[in-house]
Amino acid sequence: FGSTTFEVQRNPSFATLNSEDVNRFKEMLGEKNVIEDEDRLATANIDWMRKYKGFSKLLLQPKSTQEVSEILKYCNSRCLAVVPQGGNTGLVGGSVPVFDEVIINIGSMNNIISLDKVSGILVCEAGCILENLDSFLLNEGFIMPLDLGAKGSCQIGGNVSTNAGGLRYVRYGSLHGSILGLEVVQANGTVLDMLGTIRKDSTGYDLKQLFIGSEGSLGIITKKLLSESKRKLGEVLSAFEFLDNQSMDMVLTYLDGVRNPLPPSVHNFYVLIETTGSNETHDKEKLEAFLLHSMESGLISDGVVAQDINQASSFWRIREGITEALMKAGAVYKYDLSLPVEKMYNLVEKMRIRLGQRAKVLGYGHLGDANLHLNISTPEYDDTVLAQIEPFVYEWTSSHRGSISAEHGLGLMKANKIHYSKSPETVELMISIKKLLDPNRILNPYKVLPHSLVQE
Ligand code: FAD
Ligand code: 2HG
Ligand code: ZN
Repeated sequence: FGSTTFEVQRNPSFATLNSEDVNRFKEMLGEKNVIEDEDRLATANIDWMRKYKGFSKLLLQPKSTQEVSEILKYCNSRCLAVVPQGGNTGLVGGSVPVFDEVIINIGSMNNIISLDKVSGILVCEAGCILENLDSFLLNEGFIMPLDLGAKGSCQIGGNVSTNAGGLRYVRYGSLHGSILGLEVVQANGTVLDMLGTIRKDSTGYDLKQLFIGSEGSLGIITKKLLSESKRKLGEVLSAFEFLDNQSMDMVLTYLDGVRNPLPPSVHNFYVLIETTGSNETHDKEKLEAFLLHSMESGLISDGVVAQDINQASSFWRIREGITEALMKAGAVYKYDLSLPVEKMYNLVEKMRIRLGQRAKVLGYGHLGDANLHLNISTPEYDDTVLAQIEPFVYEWTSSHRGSISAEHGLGLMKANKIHYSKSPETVELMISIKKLLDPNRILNPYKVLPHSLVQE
């Protein structure tokens, strides 16, 4: 599938699903939440990019923490491997099975439990779709501290598990800061209640942080995720994104109804700046003055300010649509890198030289966070192209002390690459933690950490 081959063998200590297992799950969850239907399974076995494909025979849809706990307790006792799945929009092959792991989809756990309007603290289940949370909060005069192109499908549990960054990171920072508590089910079914609605707490280790960004390899995030939404006040800048000319071309070519708001002359780069202040008129004046000043000083050659919300969304469509346009263009090799901002684009240029006419090399991302999305587009997957890209991209990133995954996680794609960004001692400690929390290694196997080391 795709062209990337992964040298992992199915862990022989895992059991194979049998009809007795299926019956047990039906007793636990009810028949309709135990899915064996081939079409439904086909969708759940393939990732958003259609690059990673598993062969699971079973999809479970728990409705409560208790059910997740019962499932895991049973799977652990049988040594049946599982893969937690949210909206299945992840970009590193983390959300789909590699072999026949049982898929546990949290989407039916989608209740908003409470919003404290004084503190701005939201409590909700892990299967809530990000866009639904955002609309709910907007109605109440709040904003989610997280926004991303996949908001219509991705779930907050998936966002937390990948430590998603997204478009508002520059303003609100990492989920490590905005999540106040989590409820997690461990591999053996134990429910860890790490929910606390207090802001300050220095009692012992902050264990919830372990699960943020753990990509489903240490536990399943369930009910009552606590996230802190912020009032739309404070500093004005809320997003600072960039795309290069090649990214703009890609969107204009492959997405219907998108147009460049600037006159057609060749610009090498575009930035998209969003402000969200407390006073709209004041905000607009500030932005217009900034634009004028930047043009006069030669910093930018042209620019346009959205006149209304519809025009603003049409600008966002360009930036958010790049991933979708790339999918339509053919095969894509994706890299999600943190790099010193002044070196960020050097890598894109170096890749263009390495690949010549064989590929389109796009650079875009979250400029305000020094997070580059390097995407390489080819008509189809080609191992000779891949050999020109890897390990070069990882080595270059490592030599600049960058991160090989700024916000998408490691998944299956980069499980064996972690050492480019983490020291051997750190990887060793991570493996010890994984073994402690999941002794049978049933949670999301082959992902995040090098499989051979986890198996030792
Ligand atoms: P999935 O894809 O289903 O799962 C992702 C990982 O989390 C898997 O390892 C899975 O096993 C695990 N997981 C899911 N739910 C749970 C749970 N309840 N408990 C434990 N583990 C769980 N990412 C960014 O950071 N910034 C962006 O701007 C951004 N934009 C995107 C735009 C598009 C168009 C797309 C397709 C993706 C984008 N992403 C972005 C990738 C991002 O990782 C996901 O969109 C999102 O965070 C994943 O949520 P999900 O519910 O789809 O999780
Ligand atoms: C974005 O910022 C997402 O648009 C997706 O993180 C990036 O597709 C990508 O490489
Ligand atoms: Zn991104």
